[in-house]
Amino acid sequence: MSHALEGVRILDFTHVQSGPTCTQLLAWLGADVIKVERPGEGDPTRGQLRDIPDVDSLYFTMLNHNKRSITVDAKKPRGKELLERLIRHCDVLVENFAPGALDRMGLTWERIQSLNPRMIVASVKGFGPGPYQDCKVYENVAQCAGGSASTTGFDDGPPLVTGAQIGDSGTGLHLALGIVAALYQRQSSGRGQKVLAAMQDGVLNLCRVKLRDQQRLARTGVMEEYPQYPDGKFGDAVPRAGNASGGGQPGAILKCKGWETDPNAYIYFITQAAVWEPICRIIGKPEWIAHPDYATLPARLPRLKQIFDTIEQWTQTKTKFEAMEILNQYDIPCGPILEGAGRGTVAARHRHRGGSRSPHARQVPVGGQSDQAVRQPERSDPLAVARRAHRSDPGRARLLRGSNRRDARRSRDLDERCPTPPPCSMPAGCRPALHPRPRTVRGTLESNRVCPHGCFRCRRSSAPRTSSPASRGSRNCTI
Ligand code: CAO
Repeated sequence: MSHALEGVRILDFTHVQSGPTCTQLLAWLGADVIKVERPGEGDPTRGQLRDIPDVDSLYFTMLNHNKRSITVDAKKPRGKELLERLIRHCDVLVENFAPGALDRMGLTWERIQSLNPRMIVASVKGFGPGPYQDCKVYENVAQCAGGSASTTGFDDGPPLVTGAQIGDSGTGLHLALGIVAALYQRQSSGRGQKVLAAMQDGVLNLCRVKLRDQQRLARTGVMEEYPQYPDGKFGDAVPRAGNASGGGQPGAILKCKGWETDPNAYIYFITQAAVWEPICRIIGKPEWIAHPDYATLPARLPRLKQIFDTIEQWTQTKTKFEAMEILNQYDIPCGPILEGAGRGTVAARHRHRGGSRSPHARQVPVGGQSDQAVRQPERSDPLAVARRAHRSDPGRARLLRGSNRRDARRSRDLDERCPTPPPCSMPAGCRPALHPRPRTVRGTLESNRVCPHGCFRCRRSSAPRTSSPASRGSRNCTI
């Protein structure tokens, strides 16, 4: 099956994380991404935080695989000429320079439109129009300015930033969606357009439940599911709610067996109203099922601390996985605290090489493959055109095809290879179409993972199987 964005050409002027995330997503969807880097320096992340000497950092390769690279000095006449040639041939220009940098290169919206009226010009900036529009921004600045830090952490501590890259990668996701919409609209309008994703706005959008709470607070002066209720005080702004659930179903992070020595021996436990009865039975409080102080959600809200303390006495007698196993039997929503590195969500993939299994988070499959890093340019390929134009002057436009091959090699080393025999001969993975879609088997701790290149790593699962028509006659691929 062809890729959704096959035939779309992206001129990728991005660096660091926010913009590269966007163009990486487009590449996964099949777009041809040509990354333009500054001669002699390249994307700063190539050299940052390296773990292998003289090899592009993982930070760079994890955000830029599946792209092609070229170095061009955009401020020299020959470089400008080359870029204008690429602009004529491409569909989308994506950039995340500091405000004004693209204009200073001479690539104003007007100039780009005169070269290619169908060109979509997509930008990440720190702030949208307003007093801060000229400011440079990195991840944590966006988290602070976007309302995340003020609502993260505990009431008696300072604002906190989260480990999730909601400012960078979150904004890249927003921009990618804007680009896809602009490409769709271009089919009827025949024209390109500007697309802007501001990091502050992206974070704000991801903090939408806190915006909801701000309005509720302004109207009612109190939020009963927050830990400040009923004994603490509410001010004008949404307070930091620790690990409270943030939704209509109260939740908390509770200690499990081993918490004294294992910093992640915890479980997230949600006291969903629909399963209140089994919760009471499991924790040894059957009398709470019908007791007027506990039987309904409104009655429980002023007693949440006492309720979660009691549940925690039970969770401390179980490991987080034992607790999961028991709670899942009764459809009680819960989740173990898994490390992003080490034994958790990311490294579990590497451990699976050895065949051991542990619970880990599900990933959303992305329908693209990483064949582009090894694809040979065609005659009409803009990069090939540019290369031909510069054959007489190789010093000015050094193509980094070699470095992309290194990236591809490195990516292959870092991802498990699909063990399926040919025709699965793709260097970075197999064709997902050859394998059934990953499924989570309800009631077990099994989940499924997909490699970030779109390659399914398949292992036969010992978990119970369903016999849905979709799964019959095919291997149960669980990784
Ligand atoms: N040829 C010639 N010049 C080039 C070039 C090329 N191929 N690529 C970059 N440059 C130049 C730019 O034109 C700019 O020069 P001037 O300022 O003199 O016009 C210069 O390199 C630096 O670019 P920059 O200002 O974008 O980079 P920086 O390191 O100073 O700032 C960042 C980095 C991320 C703070 C800034 O780009 C920014 O705020 N971007 C928007 C928000 C964003 O995406 N932030 C997320 C980053 S990930 O955490």
